[in-house]
Amino acid sequence: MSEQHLPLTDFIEYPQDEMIKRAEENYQQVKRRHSIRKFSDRAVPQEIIEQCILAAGTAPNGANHQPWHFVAINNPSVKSQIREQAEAIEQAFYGGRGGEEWLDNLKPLGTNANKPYLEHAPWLIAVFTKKRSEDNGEQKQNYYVHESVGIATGFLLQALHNAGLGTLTHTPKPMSFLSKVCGRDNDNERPYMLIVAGYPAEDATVPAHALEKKSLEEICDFL
Ligand code: IYR
Repeated sequence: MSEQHLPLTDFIEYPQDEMIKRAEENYQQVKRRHSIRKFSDRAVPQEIIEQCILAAGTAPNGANHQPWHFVAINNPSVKSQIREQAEAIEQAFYGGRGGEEWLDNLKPLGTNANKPYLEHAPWLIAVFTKKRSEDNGEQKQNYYVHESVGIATGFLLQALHNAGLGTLTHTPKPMSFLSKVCGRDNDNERPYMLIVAGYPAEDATVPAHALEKKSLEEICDFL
């Protein structure tokens, strides 16, 4: 496609005091997002998930090839297959496969191989990377695939949180079983992450350890 540019018409400029307020408010809003592991089975309309995936699809990415695919799962039998297979993998992981150091580092989170939320939560969103994209029947190479899909996944989590949903990132290792369950078992796509989304259960908790965030000085230098 040849180069064509359009005027930037949707940028909004705010007065600086409002910029500061917006930046602070955004921080207050995003710091209320916590990974939760107890979900209610309350239904969440598909339309909300659709809007969040559309938001994820606006993420910056290599050459705008959009190297991602999302599979949003609400079907109880697909969710129970995912739970069964994820728990089998997690049993091996917690049984020793993760290694002593990794398993030790997870202790403050109190996680284990049981993943009931994979059935309780109304939505599981499997995120896939794509090595190549199709364009009018032609295969084109994708670039910065992991960076791009990571940013899109961040956008997705932020959108789900902003919509009023609880979220969890889940990465059973290995995750290849997701390809089969989601019908995306091909040479081009790999499972990247599973996002759990829904209302938190009444008795949902947050591990105290997860609330300890590094200070600005620890995470940033200004030169
Ligand atoms: N996938 C496992 C283990 C796990 C790994 C990390 I790194 C975490 O931050 C949390 C859990 C599980 O989901 O239990």
